[in-house]
Amino acid sequence: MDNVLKDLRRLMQVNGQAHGLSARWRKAGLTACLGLLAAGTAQAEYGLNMPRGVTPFSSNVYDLHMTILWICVAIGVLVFGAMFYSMFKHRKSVGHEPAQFSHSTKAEVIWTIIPIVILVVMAVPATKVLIQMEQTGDTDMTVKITGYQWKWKYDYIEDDISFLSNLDPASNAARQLGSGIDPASVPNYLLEVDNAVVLPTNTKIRFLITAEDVLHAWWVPELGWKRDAIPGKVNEGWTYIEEPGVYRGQCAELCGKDHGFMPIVIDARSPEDYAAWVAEQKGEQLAEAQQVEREWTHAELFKRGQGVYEQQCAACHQLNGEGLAPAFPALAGSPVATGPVDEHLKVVLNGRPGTAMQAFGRTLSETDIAAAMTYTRSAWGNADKTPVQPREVVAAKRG
Ligand code: HEC
Ligand SMILES: [Cu+2]
Repeated sequence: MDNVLKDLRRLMQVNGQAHGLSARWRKAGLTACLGLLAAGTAQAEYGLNMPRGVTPFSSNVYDLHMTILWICVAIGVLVFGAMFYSMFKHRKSVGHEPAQFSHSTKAEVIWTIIPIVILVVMAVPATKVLIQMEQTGDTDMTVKITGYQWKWKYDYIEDDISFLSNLDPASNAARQLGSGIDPASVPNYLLEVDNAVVLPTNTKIRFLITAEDVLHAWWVPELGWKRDAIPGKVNEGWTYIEEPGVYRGQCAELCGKDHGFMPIVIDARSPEDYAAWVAEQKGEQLAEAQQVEREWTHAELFKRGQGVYEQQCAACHQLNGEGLAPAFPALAGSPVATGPVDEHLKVVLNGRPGTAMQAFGRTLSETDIAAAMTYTRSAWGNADKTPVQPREVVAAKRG
């Protein structure tokens, strides 16, 4: 043992000198190594490992992950241990001669069979978890999730509720270039939304995941899975949340310039609280429906439209209406936004297929569309002060 240590020390010195390292730097290297080791013990605090999550399924995923990790650690220790032991034990300085054989059928059979056995042993629990992941049957409710550049839409199929979920205004303001706002002062910076997905606990929930423009991926680590959101295809997932709480995630597929700004927030509540939330949403829907038919003033629509514009349109057309050349046209002075209402409505309702301009007729309420249009037609020097009434949007939608 003493000999080995002496050799090691000599090796380090030689190495250090060969690379022109001073003793100080060698010491710094050693300190860094020790630091890394210490960090290993503190890994739970830094969240380096995957979370155990809040569903029975995520717990299984976590256990599978740990099992495989420890198998790999054991293999690593055995293989590298044998390697280092052989290298030191049979080193030249103690007079070992290299063996001369070049082929051993016995060794080859052993090192083929053992890994096969290990792989099969690992495949059994992995397959169990994969099968469980696909069991999207006998669920109690379904939520359809649609990815857009750059927000999520949630449709509660049974309860007939639907809404968009955008980056919250505080994060959005802080992230603007030169905003002067310290992101550290914004709670849950870039991980907060305006409308969280409210879900009941102790309920098997099915998700249908898709996208309307480009690839996105819906990912909440605490649920233990992520799913691609693909235009023209519907992927399935399911969950059963046991703990009420707020769980945060992000889009996990590079989807364009604001990919980092479309977080996901789940607000899991007890079934009773969830029912209360559904009733509240229904009440709001009803109030909104009654508002559609009435005559709105320009000031009302302008104010509401500014909010809609900042949340839904400014990512591309910018807060000042100047757009971002060459991809995103200016709305200030745009022939469409200052031209006939019919044409303008068509663009906003149906989008421009094949471009990033979405069909907002499918995601925004009639009142929000009327408000955003009224705002764009009279902001930044655009001069049309005649409000676009929500009922005009209803009529245009009917064709
Ligand atoms: C994801 C990016 C994006 C968002 C968000 C977006 N647009 Fe657009 N918009 C575009 C693009 C790109 C075009 C140009 C399409 C083309 O090339 O024909 C466009 C074109 C337009 C035009 C026609 C402008 C012209 O002069 O041709 C109008 C009007 C418009 N958008 C209104 C809106 C409104 C209102 C909203 C919010 C409710 C909005 N857009 C949100 C990307 C976006
Ligand atoms: Cu995305």
